[in-house]
Amino acid sequence: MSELTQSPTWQALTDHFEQIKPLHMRDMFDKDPNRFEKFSVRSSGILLDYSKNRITSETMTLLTDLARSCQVEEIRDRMFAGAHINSTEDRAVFHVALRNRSERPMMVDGKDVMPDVRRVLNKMRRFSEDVRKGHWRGITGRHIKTVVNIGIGGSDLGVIMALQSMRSYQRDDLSPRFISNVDSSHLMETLRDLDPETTLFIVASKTFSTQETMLNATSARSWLVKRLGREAVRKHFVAVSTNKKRVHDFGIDTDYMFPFWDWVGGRYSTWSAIGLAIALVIGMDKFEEMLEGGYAMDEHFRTTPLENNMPVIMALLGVWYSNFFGWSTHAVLPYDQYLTRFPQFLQQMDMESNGKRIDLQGRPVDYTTGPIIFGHAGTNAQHSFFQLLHQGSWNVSMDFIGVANNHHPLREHQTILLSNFLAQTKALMRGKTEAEVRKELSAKGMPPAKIDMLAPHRTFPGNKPTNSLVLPLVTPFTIGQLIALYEHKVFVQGVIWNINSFDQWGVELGKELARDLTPKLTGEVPIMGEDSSTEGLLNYMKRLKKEFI
Ligand code: G6Q
Repeated sequence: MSELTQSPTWQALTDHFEQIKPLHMRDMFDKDPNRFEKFSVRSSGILLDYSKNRITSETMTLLTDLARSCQVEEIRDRMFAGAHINSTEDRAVFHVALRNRSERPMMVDGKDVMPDVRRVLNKMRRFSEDVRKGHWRGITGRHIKTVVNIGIGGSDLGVIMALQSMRSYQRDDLSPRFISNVDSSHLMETLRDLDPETTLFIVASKTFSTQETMLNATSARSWLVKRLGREAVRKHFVAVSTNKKRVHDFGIDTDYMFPFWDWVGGRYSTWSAIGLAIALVIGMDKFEEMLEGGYAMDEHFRTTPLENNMPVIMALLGVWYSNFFGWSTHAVLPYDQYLTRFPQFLQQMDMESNGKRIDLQGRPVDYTTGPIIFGHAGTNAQHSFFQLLHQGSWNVSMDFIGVANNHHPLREHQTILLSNFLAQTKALMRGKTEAEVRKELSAKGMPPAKIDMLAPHRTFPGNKPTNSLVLPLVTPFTIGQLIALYEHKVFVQGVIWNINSFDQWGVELGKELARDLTPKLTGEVPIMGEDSSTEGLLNYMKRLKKEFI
């Protein structure tokens, strides 16, 4: 057994779980009218109501003890102090420096990184303002109307999510597009109706060596050169990367390379120059408001006692369901159309960070780690997978994200949206007993035999836990808060599970494997040494490819 599962706090939680297991939240709410007051916290305008969870005050005390015994506070402070907590890559984990809005120095390896951070922010400001004001123009003198971000994974998902969330801040004459998949359909469909004279490409890649991004960038460059000539590249291509040499070799003027640093992990890089598309499309002031939101959450996380610390509470509840109830899945359900991409963004942030089975000492863990994350915007999701959440045989813990106000003045829509949000979390908590179903059906005059037949199907067990996060409005500031909230939640869970949340060897493996198979598919090298399935598939695909080309 590991130190974690043997620890007295873990053992105490295991015992406590037996007491909590039979309790129903419906009864807990009936007995205690102060549950909401007891189990809700606020941070700079965001509310977390976690009262609809299968917890008592004792549960929270024990979970907080667990966090303390796992040194969450100490390791959090080490992250903010620039320590190399990404041990397998021997790097600091310092995305918090990117949104440090104070005068505090942020030290890594004895150097304050803030002057560099501010220099790049100023460069982003100058460039984005030039483009937005029309001082930077395409090679033929026309204004830029479309910004195409070419990147994948951490160099794509956060930027798409943020821009989708902040779409209401977008001007009509400057819009973003994204190319990530190496499938040429993505490139071709994105470029299909674009005018090269008014298009600006951002090649966004930390390493500037990711196969998909480099091929997409090369094909996009050919598309441009074919239409406007080689000279056009310097007016229509900029880069975001940590690798100056590769940017230069690709043919992009390094004066228009926006750098960041190895202490920024890909999935934590939206705050860095990777967010250049955000600055271009909604303006640098709005980008900096997003940084302010991230900073506000950092300060909350850094300074609030664990008992009232929003990311810590969310992390501990996740541990409670994953490790003690044994549930493997967590759903994130935003009730705001602008946040539709948020669950997908979180999938990477959480599953790539905590999808690990080896602890920091190199041993396999004997407990479950990061859950499977999925989700979609309500109310649409209510008409698809919510059935399983209410009545399925799997249990899923859930975050509902509600937004009090809307950018659009159709109040009736907002009222119905919020009613659905409230109704779902209430129904998931309370359920509907068989007695209630019978009473309801007989009040409608249904014959007893039919009631007998229908009652079990129309009964809802309830006791399904939900967190309710409530934002005042989707703004750059609240988006910043929300992203940082989940980043810190994932961090705290990684600390408790004693894993490295900041490497991604599984992703690296994918990058290597495809490289080896490419020449076998093109026929440059013979198909040898593969297992029979891979060999069979290779041969079959090669045959089909020939037939269809
Ligand atoms: C993120 C991952 C991964 C990465 C992409 C793109 O944390 O490491 O999703 O962001 O593989 O990498 P580049 O930015 O180097 O192209």
